[in-house]
Amino acid sequence: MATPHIRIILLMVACLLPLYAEAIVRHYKFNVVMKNATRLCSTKPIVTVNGKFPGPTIYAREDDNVLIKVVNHVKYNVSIHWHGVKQLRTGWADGPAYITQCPIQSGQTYLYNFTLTGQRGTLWWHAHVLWLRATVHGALVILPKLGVPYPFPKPHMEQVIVLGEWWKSDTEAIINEALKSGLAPNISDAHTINGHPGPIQGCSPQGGFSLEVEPKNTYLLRIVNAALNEELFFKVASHQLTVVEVDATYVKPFQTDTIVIAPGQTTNVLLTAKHTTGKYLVAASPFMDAPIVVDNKTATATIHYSGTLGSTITTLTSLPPKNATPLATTFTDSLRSLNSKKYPAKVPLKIDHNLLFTVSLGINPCPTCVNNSRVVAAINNVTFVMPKIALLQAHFFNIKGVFSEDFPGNPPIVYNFTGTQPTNFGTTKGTRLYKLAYNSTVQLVLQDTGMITPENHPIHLHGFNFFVVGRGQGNYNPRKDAKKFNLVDPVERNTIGVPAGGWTAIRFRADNPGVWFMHCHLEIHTTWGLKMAFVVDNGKGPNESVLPPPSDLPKC
Ligand SMILES: *[C@@H]1O[C@H](CO)[C@@H](O)[C@H](O)[C@H]1NC(C)=O
Ligand SMILES: *[C@@H]1O[C@H](CO)[C@@H](O)[C@H](O)[C@H]1NC(C)=O
Ligand SMILES: *[C@@H]1O[C@H](CO)[C@@H](O)[C@H](O)[C@H]1NC(C)=O
Ligand SMILES: *[C@@H]1O[C@H](CO)[C@@H](O)[C@H](O)[C@H]1NC(C)=O
Ligand SMILES: *[C@@H]1O[C@H](CO)[C@@H](O)[C@H](O)[C@H]1NC(C)=O
Ligand SMILES: *[C@@H]1O[C@H](CO)[C@@H](O)[C@H](O)[C@H]1NC(C)=O
Ligand SMILES: *[C@@H]1O[C@H](CO)[C@@H](O)[C@H](O)[C@H]1NC(C)=O
Ligand SMILES: *[C@@H]1O[C@H](CO)[C@@H](O)[C@H](O)[C@H]1NC(C)=O
Ligand SMILES: *[C@@H]1O[C@H](CO)[C@@H](O)[C@H](O)[C@H]1NC(C)=O
Ligand SMILES: *[C@@H]1O[C@H](CO)[C@@H](O)[C@H](O)[C@H]1NC(C)=O
Ligand SMILES: [Cu+2]
Repeated sequence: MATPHIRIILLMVACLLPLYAEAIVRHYKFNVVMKNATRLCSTKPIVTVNGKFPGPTIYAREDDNVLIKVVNHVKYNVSIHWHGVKQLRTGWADGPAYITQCPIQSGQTYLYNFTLTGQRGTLWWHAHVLWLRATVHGALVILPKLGVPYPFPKPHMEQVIVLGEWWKSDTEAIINEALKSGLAPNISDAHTINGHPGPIQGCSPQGGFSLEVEPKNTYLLRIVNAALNEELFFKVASHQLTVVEVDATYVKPFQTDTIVIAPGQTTNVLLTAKHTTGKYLVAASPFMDAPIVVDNKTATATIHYSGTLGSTITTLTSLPPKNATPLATTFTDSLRSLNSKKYPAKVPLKIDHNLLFTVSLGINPCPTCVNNSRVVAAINNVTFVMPKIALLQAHFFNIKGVFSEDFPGNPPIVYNFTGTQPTNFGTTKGTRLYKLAYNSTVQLVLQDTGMITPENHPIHLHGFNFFVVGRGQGNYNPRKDAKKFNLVDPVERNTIGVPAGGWTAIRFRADNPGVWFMHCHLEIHTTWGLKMAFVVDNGKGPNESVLPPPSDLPKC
C-alpha cells in the first residue's frame, strides 16, 4: 500500500461527506469477487469486496441511512455483518447467516438497509458465514452529526488501521480440515497491519504500510482487530497513545504505550507526532495467557515524519510477552465511559433477568475424527446447532420447530468452574434461545471455566451495546462481587474479553426487538458452538416492533 498523502485523503473525505446538515442516504456497492493476493512470498486466491484487502471503508454520519448493495460473484454463500451497528428494528440487515438472514447465494444480490442511530466512532463490517471474514472485512466510520465536535481535540488527520491474520493456505481448507479431524485448526502464518505483515525474514519485502506524519500534528488512529482467532497488543515506538473511544462509544481519555484489542473490538487513539524526524515501528503481536499455541509473529508497519528519507533506520520497540496478563488487565481496567452530560452512561439499575453463563470448551464423540472425538465449545453446556433457516424469519413468521426458547439462564451443574473440572467433558446440542420482553433489563455474568483449558473469550453481542460493570478472577461470587460493580461510568461496548479463569459482568436493556446473536469472536470457538441468541419480543405499537422483511431478503 502506498503512503497515503494527507491532501488526497482530505479531498476524498470532502467528496464523501457533502455539507448537508440533515441526515442523508449513503449508497455503497460491494462486489464480492475473488482476487489473487501475494503475501509471505506465496500467492493464493482470496474472497474480497471490490478486489480490496482489507475491504473499502464505509463513511457515514450519525443518523444517516446506509444502503449497501452486496452482489455475490463467488462460489461461496456470503453474508455481511455490520459489527456493532445497533440495527434498531432492522435485524434483517444485521447479517449473521442463519440467524437474521439466509446467505446470499452465488449470483444473488441483497441490499443491506440500516440507519445509524445514537452511535458515533469506529465500527467495522465482516463476512458472517464460513471463515470468509478472514479476508472479507473493512472499517465502518461513523462521524458525529455535522457541526457536532469530538469530545477531544480535533485531530489533523484520521487513519484507519485494520489488524488481520494471514494464512498461506486457503482459510476454508484450514477450517474444513479441522472439522474433519475434530482437532484445532492450523494457526496463521502472519498477522497483518492494513493487509501487510511487514518485512519477513527469508522473503523480500512485498509492500507494507507507512503513515506519513508532520511534527506536532495529532492523528486519530481508528484501530480494528479483524483477526480471526487472536487478541493483539498494538504499539508505536517512542509514542504514547491516548485512548478516546472503543466500539463507537467515547471513553474518558487515558494514555498508554500499548493497547490490547480482541477480535471484534475497535479502539480509537490519538497519537501526537512529538519528534521532528525519523521512522518509527508500528507493531501488533498476540496476547494469549493460556497454554494454547498461537501464531506469535509480530506484524509491523511504520510511521515516518515527512521529509524523512526512506533509508532512515527505523526506531524499534519491544513488544510485551504474549502472556502479559497484568498489562492486559491494567488496560481493560482503565476503560471508563465518558459519562458526560451529552454522552451519559445509561446503566440499567433495576434488573429483570439475572443470568450466569459459563463459556467453555468440551469434547464430544465423533466416530470419524482422530481419536473418535472432536473439540466443541458451549455456553451453559449447550453447543449451539445452526438452524437450516434464519432464526429471525422463524420468529417473525412464527415457523415452529426451528428453535426452542429454553436456553438455560444458569449452568446446569454448579461446580468450582475454575478449579477441578468434572471428568465428563461432553456437552448437549441444541438451537436454544433466551427470550426477553421488550425493554426488560439483563445482567449477564460470563464465567470462564477450566474445561480443557481456561482461556480468554471475547464475547460479542449483536443488536445492543452493553455496560461492563465488573470483572474478576476465579468464580463469580454474587454476594461479594456484585457490591463492587461500577454502575456509574462502566465502559460501554459490543465485545468484551472474559478473562482466562475469571468472569465478566455486563448489563443491557433489551430495547431492540428481534433475534440477536451472541458468540465468541474467536472464529474457531464460534465454529465449535460457543454461540446462542436472544429473542426480544416486540413492544407496543409499530415503533417498538421489528420492521417487515425487505422483498429481496435471501431465501434458504
Ligand atoms: C489467479 O492466478 C491464477 C494463476 O495465474 C489464474 O489461473 C487465476 O485466474 C487467477 N485468479 C484470479 C481471480 O485472478
Ligand atoms: C430502507 O428501509 C426503510 C425502512 O426502515 C424504508 O422506508 C426504505 O424505503 C428502505 N430503503 C430502500 C432503498 O429500500
Ligand atoms: C496444516 O498443517 C499441517 C502440518 O504442517 C499440514 O500438513 C497441512 O497441509 C496444513 N493444512 C492446510 C489446510 O494447509
Ligand atoms: C514462537 O513460537 C515458536 C514455536 O511455536 C517458538 O519456537 C518461538 O520461540 C516463539 N517466539 C516467540 C517470540 O515467542
Ligand atoms: C490421540 O490419542 C493418543 C493415544 O491416547 C494420544 O497419544 C494422542 O496425543 C491423541 N491425539 C490427539 C491429537 O489428541
Ligand atoms: C476453586 O479451585 C481453585 C483452584 O483449585 C481454588 O483456588 C479455589 O479456592 C476454589 N474455589 C472455591 C470457591 O472453592
Ligand atoms: C453437559 O451435558 C452433558 C450431556 O448431557 C452431561 O453429560 C455433562 O455432565 C454436562 N456437563 C456440565 C458441566 O454441565
Ligand atoms: C423502558 O423502561 C424504562 C425504565 O423503566 C422507562 O423509563 C422507559 O420509558 C421504557 N422505554 C420504553 C420505550 O418503554
Ligand atoms: C414513532 O417514531 C417516529 C420516528 O421516530 C415518530 O415520529 C413517531 O412519533 C413515533 N410514534 C409513536 C407512536 O411513538
Ligand atoms: C448456500 O445456502 C443455501 C441456503 O441455505 C444452501 O441450501 C446451500 O447448500 C448453500 N451452499 C453451499 C455451497 O454451502
Ligand atoms: Cu460480530
